[in-house]
Amino acid sequence: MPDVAVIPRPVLLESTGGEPFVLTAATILVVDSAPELVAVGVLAADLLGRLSGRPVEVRYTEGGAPSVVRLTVTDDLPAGDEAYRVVVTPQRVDLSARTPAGLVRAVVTLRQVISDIGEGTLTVPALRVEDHPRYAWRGLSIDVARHFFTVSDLKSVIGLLAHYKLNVLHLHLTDDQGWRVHLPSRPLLTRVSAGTSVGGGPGGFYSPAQLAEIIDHAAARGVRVIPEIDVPGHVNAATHAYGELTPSGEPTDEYTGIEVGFSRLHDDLPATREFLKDVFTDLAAMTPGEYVHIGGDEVLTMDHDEYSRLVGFVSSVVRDAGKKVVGWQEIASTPLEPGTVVQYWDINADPAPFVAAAQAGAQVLMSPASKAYLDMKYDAGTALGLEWAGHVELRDSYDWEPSSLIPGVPAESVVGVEAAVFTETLTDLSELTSMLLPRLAAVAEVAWTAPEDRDFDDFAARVAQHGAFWDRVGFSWYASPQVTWP
Ligand code: TNX
Repeated sequence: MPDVAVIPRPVLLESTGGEPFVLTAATILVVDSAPELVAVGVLAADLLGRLSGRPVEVRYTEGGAPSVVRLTVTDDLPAGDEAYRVVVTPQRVDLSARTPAGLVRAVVTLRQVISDIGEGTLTVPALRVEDHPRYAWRGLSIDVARHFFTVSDLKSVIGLLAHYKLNVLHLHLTDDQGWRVHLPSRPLLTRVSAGTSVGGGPGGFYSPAQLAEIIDHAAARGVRVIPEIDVPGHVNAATHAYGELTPSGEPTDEYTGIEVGFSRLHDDLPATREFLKDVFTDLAAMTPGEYVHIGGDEVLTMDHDEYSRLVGFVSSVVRDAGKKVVGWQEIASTPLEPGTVVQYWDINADPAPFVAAAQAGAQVLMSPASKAYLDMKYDAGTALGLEWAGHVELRDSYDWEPSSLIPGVPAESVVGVEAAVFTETLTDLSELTSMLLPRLAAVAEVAWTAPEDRDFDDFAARVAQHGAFWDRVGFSWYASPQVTWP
C-alpha cells in the first residue's frame, strides 16, 4: 500500500481492494448521542472539515445517507481501552472502538490514510485496520521550567502526541530556573519565581484555570496529563521564593544557568514538610488523573538517609491525596509502595535497585536518555540540544527494546515508554518541534507496536511521508539523513 504510511505501525492493516472512499459534500459523520462520543465525533468532523475545506455535519442517525463516516463503541474488539478498528469501503468509513479514547486512535489512523486530491476532495483507500497498543503508558515529558511554553504551545504538542497515539503528557513544572504553576496555598512561588528562565528570558506560569484547560484539551484527545513538581532537589525556584526553606532563612538568588544538582530542601527545617504538604496537596487537587510525579532526580548534595525520608514523606502526601506516585529513577533506592512508577533515564545506572523495586511491586517507565531524550543533539552539527547522553539519531530512537533494557527487571514490570525533552537550549515551539520530529514518531512506534512488527527501514519509508504533514501544520523538523525524504 504505497500511499499508506501509518505511524505507529498497526497490528493489522490490509488493503481490501477496489475503489476508494471519496469524501464529498454529501458525506455526514454519524455517532451515538452519548456526550463523550459526541465530543469525539465533533473532533473528527472538525478534522475532516479542515482537511476538505468544507464543514462536515455530525448526526445521530444515518437516515439513508449515501456517504457516511460512522463512529461506534463496541465490545467486539481485543481487550484494552485503546483497541480500535477502521473499515473503509467505497460507501462508508466505519471507526469502532471500546472507548472514546480508542475512537480517537481510530480517527488518527483515518487521518493518516487520507489523501487530499485537491479541490476539497479527500479519498481514503479501501482498507481494514485492526489495532491495539503494546504498552498502556506512551508519553512525552516536557520541561516547561527551563523555558516556558504557553498553553497554545502545549495544545500544539498535545495535537502531535495524539497524532502518534501517545497518551501521556508529563509536565515538568518546576526546576531551579522557574516555578510554572500557581498553587493557591503558596502564592509566592509564582509571584517571585515564575518570571525567570534559562538565560534570563521572561518565564511564565499556568494559572489553575489554564492547567485545567490543558488537561481538558488533552483528555479530549485521549491524552492524560501527569504533573511533576521536582523535589527534594531542583528546587531553587522554591528556595528563591521562601527563605524559610534554607538553613540561613534567607531566600536563595534566582538561577538562570544550566547546572544541575546544587539545590536542595532540608528535612531538619520545620518549614520543609509544611511546604511539601501544601504543594503536593494543591497539585493533586488540580489533577484529575491517577498519578502525580514527585521528581526525585539528581540530588547531589544530600545523604541517602535524608533523601529517603523526604521521598517517603512526599509519597505519603501524594497517596493521602488519592494519587499514585511517579518519580525519576533515583527513588528506586528508597522503600517504595507497590504501584509506584519509577522512571528510568540514566542508562549507566546500576540495575540492582530497579530489580528490587520491581520485586516490591513497583513498575518501570522507560525513558533511556540515549534513545528517548529528545533534547540530545542528533549529531555533532545539531545547533540546539545537549550531548551528555551522546548523539541520538532517528535510528537510535527507534532501535531499542523496552522489555529487556534493564537486566533482571521482568517484562511485566515495564509499564511503558516515555520520551523526554528538557529545554535548557529550546526557547520556543519551533525549536522544540525541531528536536521532537522525527524522533517522537520513532519512540511512539517503540511504545505502540510489537517488537516483531518493527523494522527501521520500513519505519523510515513511512516517516518519509510525514514531513509534508509537519510542513502543513507548520512544525519545524529535522530532515534526518537516515531517511529518504520525498
Ligand atoms: C538530566 S533526566 C536531568 C535534567 C536535565 C536533563 C538534560 C533527569 C531526571 N534530570 O535535569 O535537564 O538531564 O538532558
